[in-house]
Amino acid sequence: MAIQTVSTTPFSDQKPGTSGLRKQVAVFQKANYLENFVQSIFDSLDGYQGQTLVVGGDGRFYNRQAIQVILKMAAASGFGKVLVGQGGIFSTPAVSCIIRKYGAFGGIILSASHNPGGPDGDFGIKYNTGNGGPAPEKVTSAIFERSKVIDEYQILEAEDVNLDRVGTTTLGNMTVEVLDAVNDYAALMETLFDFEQIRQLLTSGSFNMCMDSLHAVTGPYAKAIFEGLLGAPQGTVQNGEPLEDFGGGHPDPNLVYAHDLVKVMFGVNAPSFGAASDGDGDRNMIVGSNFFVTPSDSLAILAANATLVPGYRSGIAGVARSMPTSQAVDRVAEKLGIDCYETPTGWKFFGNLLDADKATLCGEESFGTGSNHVREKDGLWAVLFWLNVLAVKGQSVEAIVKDHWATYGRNYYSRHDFEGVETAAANQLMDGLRAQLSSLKGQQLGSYTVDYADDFSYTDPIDHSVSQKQGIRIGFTDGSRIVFRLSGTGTQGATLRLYVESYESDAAKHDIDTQEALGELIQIADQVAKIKELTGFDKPTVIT
Ligand code: VG1
Ligand code: CO
Repeated sequence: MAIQTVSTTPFSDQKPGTSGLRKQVAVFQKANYLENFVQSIFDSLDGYQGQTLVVGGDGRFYNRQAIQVILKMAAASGFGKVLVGQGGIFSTPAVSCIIRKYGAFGGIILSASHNPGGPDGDFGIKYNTGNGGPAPEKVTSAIFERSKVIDEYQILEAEDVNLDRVGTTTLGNMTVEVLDAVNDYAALMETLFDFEQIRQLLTSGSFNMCMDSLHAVTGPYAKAIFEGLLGAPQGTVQNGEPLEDFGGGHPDPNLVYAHDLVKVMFGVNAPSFGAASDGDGDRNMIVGSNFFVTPSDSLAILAANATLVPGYRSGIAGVARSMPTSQAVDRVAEKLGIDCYETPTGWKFFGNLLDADKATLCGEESFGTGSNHVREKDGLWAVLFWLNVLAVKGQSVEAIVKDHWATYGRNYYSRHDFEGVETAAANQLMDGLRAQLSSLKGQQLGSYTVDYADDFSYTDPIDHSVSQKQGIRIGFTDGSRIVFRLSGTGTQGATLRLYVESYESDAAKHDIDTQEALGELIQIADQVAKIKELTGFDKPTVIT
């Protein structure tokens, strides 16, 4: 088998965003587009000769083709071995688990996560380092710089590898091992949670759950774990067959896109517990009977109850949340006497804190929760954590959340997304906000007084790298906040995200509708940023 060197010309748009490079499928199908990026990854790495690479994806359209290309390029570049998931499938947290378990050099994940899939949908590719986590900015910047000048790539001329049969084959001098996609991940979950106690809950007859995998990657994992290991009835996992186009849906676990689950959980005879996950299995939505748990509250509640769960019995070292995530977890950290870190959006910023054991649990408002068991957020882990807590406490989801609010106060929280805004208008809006920052401090806006206004900048406490312009924050003297940032995962136009939060300590005021409780702040946000005027949108496209 011969190694071919193919000359190529650079693409100027291969800058990784919040989580890897995401583009419409048609862009990835352009000649050499994928190859250029993969070679740029390899060219930015040092010392991988003879080492192991993990490869897998969420099963969306183009997954299999991309994996064949990556295998042949890895063989040509001198990797010793590739571990690939059966059928090309690995959830994002499973890749992280496999990298760590087998001491791999790194991994490549093929996914555009919550973005729709299919020939007209999106595709994505992301590199993870040897700790199992998303490559830090230093690495993604190096990849981007390389992609701007790349002029050739190497690929092995070979037959495609059979991805459907578990076992080992060779590709040139490289070994390819096809692994069962679920086993290693499920085994890790068994070390963290009390499966026996959860099994009792799920088979007690007085508790029932509904897991919606949205036709995305968690289907096989959820079936094996909930219906298999934990004995939940067949049918507990809905939409459990991964499809290349996710059945035409939007694999995003929120109240808008997980509509089937929402209908069940807010209907008559709603199950006790509902959950959904996204395209690549790293997000989770938690719902009780007629009761939605915000991801920010979920993080706080898991932190407060961590010692009820075997994997965290001895306590947590610290917590971390992304800047726009509500400050609910900060209050838990304060009470526990542990540190709480505030990072920019994107899981890559948690890696150093987890590696240094400064944070044990991490979370983002965007339905992402995780811990130091891997270096990615982990959807099914969060579901199992909730089940374990529910099994120990014997209360309903709603009762657990309301008790939490009664103890810590409630952080009312909502995110408003304006999707498909014209890029120029979105930039103008952000520039307009930046121009006001210095004059906002001390201003009275409605019944709120501005305490601070800035463009969030983060200095990593471990490697001291600085990340600037991570979102505009306007904080008020009573602890309320409004935050604005532009999405770094979209593929068309711009998406403006507005995050709004206020704090209420009085338990008598914990049952107000969220949009109502945040009404004045939402209005202030529109006035300050001129959202309606500049975007032309009179309301958000998605509210979570
Ligand atoms: C979004 C979320 C962010 C998350 C990222 C990747 O990014 O806001 O919290 O880490 O998606 O999640 P952005 O830049 O669009 O706001 V996933 O599940 O898409 O890998
Ligand atoms: Co995801």
